[in-house]
Amino acid sequence: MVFNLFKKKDDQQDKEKNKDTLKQEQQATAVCEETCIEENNNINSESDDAFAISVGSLKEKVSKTSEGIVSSIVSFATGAETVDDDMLDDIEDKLIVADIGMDTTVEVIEKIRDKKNSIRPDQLKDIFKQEFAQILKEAGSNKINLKENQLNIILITGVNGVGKTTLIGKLAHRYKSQDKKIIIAAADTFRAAAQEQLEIWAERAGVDIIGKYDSDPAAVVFDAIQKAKDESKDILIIDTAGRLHNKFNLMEELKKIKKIIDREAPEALAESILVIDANTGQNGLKQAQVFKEAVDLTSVAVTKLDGSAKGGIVIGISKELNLPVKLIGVGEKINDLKDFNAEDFVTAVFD
Ligand SMILES: Nc1nc2c(ncn2[C@@H]2O[C@H](COP(=O)(O)OP(=O)(O)OP(=O)(O)O)[C@@H](O)[C@H]2O)c(=O)[nH]1
Ligand SMILES: [Mg+2]
Repeated sequence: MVFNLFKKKDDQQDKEKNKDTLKQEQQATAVCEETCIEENNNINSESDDAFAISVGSLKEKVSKTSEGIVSSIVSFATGAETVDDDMLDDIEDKLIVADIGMDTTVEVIEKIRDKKNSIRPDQLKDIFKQEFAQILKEAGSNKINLKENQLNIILITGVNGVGKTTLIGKLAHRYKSQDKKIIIAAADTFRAAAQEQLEIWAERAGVDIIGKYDSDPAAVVFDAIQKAKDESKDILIIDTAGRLHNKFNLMEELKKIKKIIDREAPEALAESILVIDANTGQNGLKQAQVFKEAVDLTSVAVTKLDGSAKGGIVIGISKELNLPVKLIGVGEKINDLKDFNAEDFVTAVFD
């Protein structure tokens, strides 16, 4: 009873939030109709380029991350005649603050410490750049894995508020503009507002959606797979809950969803993507470990990279989870989901 009361209140608040968000978006659209004609034209006439981000724009988005990582390396190195242990200790502290990850930072610093007598301080920036580029490369290809002429399932997971639903809306829009047949499964069935939010995105992207509030998430996924097969869809994107009310265990629910996919469409799971908010820092790494075990992650999407000073997490995730980052969220608009390009990322951060 008490549980239901809380649940109702929670849902009501979510609904109000959705209404507010929708209203704000409608207002923004009205303003946009007058001022963003060019931008809207881009939305309607997308080529693959709409999903790429130029190094210049990326540089702008990761400027705070760049400041945290590169400025510290440069400032400690400037004016120094040799690379010494104190300098490397100071840089180490800054890299940890930039959320590159403790293990990754220590490993890179120790590697550089071993050769400190044979390098000059002014070479440090480039050496770090190469080390980080290597880490990103070793994590695997950054390209989303999609096969032609078959169903591709993309499972999206992550803790609450990281940007899963927004990312799904943006992805659906992307693939729709490439003439793919798409269906979204609203498997976050625990909040009515979650379903509504996804419906808004599905409508905006012009794609099908299946799901029912308060039903079993794994059953929604089962129905979605059948429908996707019956209607020869190219892509099924599955939204999941980020938090559950106490009596449910999120990881158990996610494992059930994964089991249904493995049973009903064993060849179809194209990507199991964990969404991480760039601002979550080290918590993001811990979350990722848990999800990796539950749903067999294949890659990571880092959202809210715009304005975050903690974008170093991109490097930490690649190294410590051995998972490639494939997508980055750089804003709240429909076109603000970009393909991650490791080389461009290090260039944007370092140059
Ligand atoms: N600045 C910025 N905001 C983002 C980005 N991606 C998502 N957001 C915002 O983050 C907030 C949460 O996004 P949702 O998509 O609802 O997150 P979610 O993971 O589905 O949340 P739950 O369903 O509660 O688990 C929204 O206000 C989004 O507009 C991004 O790349 N940049
Ligand atoms: Mg959501």
